[in-house]
Amino acid sequence: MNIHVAKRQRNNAHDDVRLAFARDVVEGLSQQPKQLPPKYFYDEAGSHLFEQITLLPEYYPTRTELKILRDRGTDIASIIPQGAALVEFGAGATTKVRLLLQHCAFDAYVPVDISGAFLNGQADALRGDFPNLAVHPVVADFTTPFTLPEAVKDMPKVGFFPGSTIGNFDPDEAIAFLRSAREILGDGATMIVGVDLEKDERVLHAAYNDAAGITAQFNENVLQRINRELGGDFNLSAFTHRAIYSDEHHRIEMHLVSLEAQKAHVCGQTFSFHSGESIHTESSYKYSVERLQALARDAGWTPQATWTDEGKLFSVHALRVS
Ligand code: AVJ
Repeated sequence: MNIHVAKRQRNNAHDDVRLAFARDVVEGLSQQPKQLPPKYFYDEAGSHLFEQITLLPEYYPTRTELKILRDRGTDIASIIPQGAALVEFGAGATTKVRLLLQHCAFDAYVPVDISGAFLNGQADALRGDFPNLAVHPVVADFTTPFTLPEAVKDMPKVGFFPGSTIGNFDPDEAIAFLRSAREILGDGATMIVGVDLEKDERVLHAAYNDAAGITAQFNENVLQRINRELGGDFNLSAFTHRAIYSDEHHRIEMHLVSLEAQKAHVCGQTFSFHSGESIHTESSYKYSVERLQALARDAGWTPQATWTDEGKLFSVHALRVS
């Protein structure tokens, strides 16, 4: 393919993403209460802020999950078939998957992510470090059905969905995702899922209201992104970050709260805010081990093993197709 065709295809892909962003922003801000999908946090600035969040003293999930994967690597390996293909849904940093690859005898690794450039960089690094591993990246939105590469068709499949990303879904969406993963991975599959646990509200509150204000910046970045990419005119200093725990829904909710009556414009539309009105930007559901297992059963999986840290902050679940 010549350079012009490559460039045109890249621009088209870029335009598609921008169009979907514009549509989701207008749709979300037209609702009552106003909302925005959390997936738009992760542009370059947002991904960098999230990396910083994972290092905060108050933000326990990432380091706790890594500790569980490290400490329980042998246990996890013992329930995984030889020569399997590891399919990661939404492949970000490779830190977690490396822990699995070190402990378990996988023949292939299939990272699935919407960002192709990022995927290929990570894939090359892994090929260098695990020369016997066949790496087959798939560029796809992992929340919609996709086809696995031909090369892994006959291998046993192990799905991997770490980071409590499942917590961003409402429970019915989480069931739909697990059902779809079951369809994609097929009969006999195993699934390893990282899930944040319910705990003392004060611990949750601190994790999403860090003293350094990084989570606030992460939240506000979505408005900056609307201004940058869609030509919006949101006044950043007139919105404030709020994260609250809802006992009723077992979830942390992140909001951007308008500090005054104001209007913002984006994509030719005007959105009015009254003072104190919020945009719901993220839900981060917390599960008990039992509620997560019940949800997995509803989606056609049988809970096989669950590992937690000593402080019962985070859980890693092995599920098997029932
Ligand atoms: C990546 C969705 C698991 O919910 O804890 C971190 C995102 N939001 N701080 C989470 C997030 C605010 C994170 N997940």
